[in-house]
Amino acid sequence: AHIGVFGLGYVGLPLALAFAEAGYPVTGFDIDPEKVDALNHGRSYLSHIPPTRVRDTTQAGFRATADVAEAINLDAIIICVPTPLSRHREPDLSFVTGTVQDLLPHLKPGQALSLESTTYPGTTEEVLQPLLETRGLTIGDDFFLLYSPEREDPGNAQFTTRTIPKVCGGTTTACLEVGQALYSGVVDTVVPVSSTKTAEMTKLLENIYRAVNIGLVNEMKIVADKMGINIHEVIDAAATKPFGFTKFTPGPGLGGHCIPIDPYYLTWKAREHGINTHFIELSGEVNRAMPDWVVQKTADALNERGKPIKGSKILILGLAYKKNVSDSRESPAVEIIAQLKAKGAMVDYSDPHVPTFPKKRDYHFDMQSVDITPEMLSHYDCAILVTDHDEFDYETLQAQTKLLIDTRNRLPKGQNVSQA
Ligand code: SAJ
Repeated sequence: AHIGVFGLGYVGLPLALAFAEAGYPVTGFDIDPEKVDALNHGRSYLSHIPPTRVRDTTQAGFRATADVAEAINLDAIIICVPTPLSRHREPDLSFVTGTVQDLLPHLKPGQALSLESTTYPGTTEEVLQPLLETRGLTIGDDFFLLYSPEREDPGNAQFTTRTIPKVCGGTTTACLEVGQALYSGVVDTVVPVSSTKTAEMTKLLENIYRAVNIGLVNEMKIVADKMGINIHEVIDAAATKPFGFTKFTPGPGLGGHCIPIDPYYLTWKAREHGINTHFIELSGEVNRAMPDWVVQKTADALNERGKPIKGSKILILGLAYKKNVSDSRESPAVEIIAQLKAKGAMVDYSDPHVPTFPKKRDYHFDMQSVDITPEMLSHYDCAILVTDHDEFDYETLQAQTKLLIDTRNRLPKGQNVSQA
């Protein structure tokens, strides 16, 4: 079967390569000509995918294209394009519907289409199916439509595309059977569920579970702080419970393009059904308020030293949304920088993975990452550890900086280190 993967990002590219490595003819589709060109020349643009892997699979028959007309040759179409939020924090399916619209003229009976992008329950049935039926295709008879959420964890050596169980829901039983046959070629375990809605909801539960539990430990951190209790010691002690406790760590807030976003896909759809998801929404409020907490704790620590935030030189350590990644989407560091600047602080940032401050929808500061040397550290009134990249030299930071605000429990203890 000739496989086509649409969207060659951190989800689509590993999936396309895995199919090619399993011996399938694979065509990768992306609207970004630079991605297409890089792949066809054996280069990788994802830090966790080595160029050798791209080169080997291109030699094995994988190729990339931007020409959607080539879809006519495909037996299976897998869509892995982004599902972000709109300005009004509502689902933005434009990449998904745009891809399907582009595909429509090139579809033919006998093909299967699988949506992998995270989305609200009902998308496959209510949005994709009607689009496909405009081409006179009869789903389950001469065309197969399924939903199978992605669970890629970039760089995770233990859980790869092949070893992560893959949930799959079909519009009809025949669609599900086609989906199982398709994915069993590239993953060890396919988990069939009774409908595409079930599969869509499964993914949302997985990620909302994380969001609300992170919100819980963030709120517990604030309570513990007021009580003079070290929340990290509490969590480590609670984690000794051998069953029924999953460890989450408090932090400066929720970043990334999944965990802060996915709850909105559910709550938006729930509201359409007249259901109020105040528990999930409250956890979002707690997580979104964490940057305020970090700024408040910074102000308190500077005040202790007779320094107002206004006019202070502050160094932000880490701009990416979590350690050892270069992605800064929804990163709490951005919100913290914006608040500190608004209060009159002079702010620099240092992040070995993020050389320049990314263009953002809401903010754009013309900042470059500064290199850390022991000498330069003494020029700052305070440094805030927002993202605990492994590259940072935590001993030097603690020894050379007047005041440190630690949001990740990663710095050595010291009189000059305050938790936030
Ligand atoms: N975070 C905390 N405390 C935690 C865990 C995370 O504050 O205990 C913060 C992180 O700093 C980050 C945000 O939450 O800002 C999200 O972190 P994440 O570890 O959930 O990482 P993501 O955003 O890369 O989530 C992805 C998800 N994968 C998919 O959607 C396929 C998620 O389902 C995975 O569980 C997660 O990776 C993972 O475990 O690496």
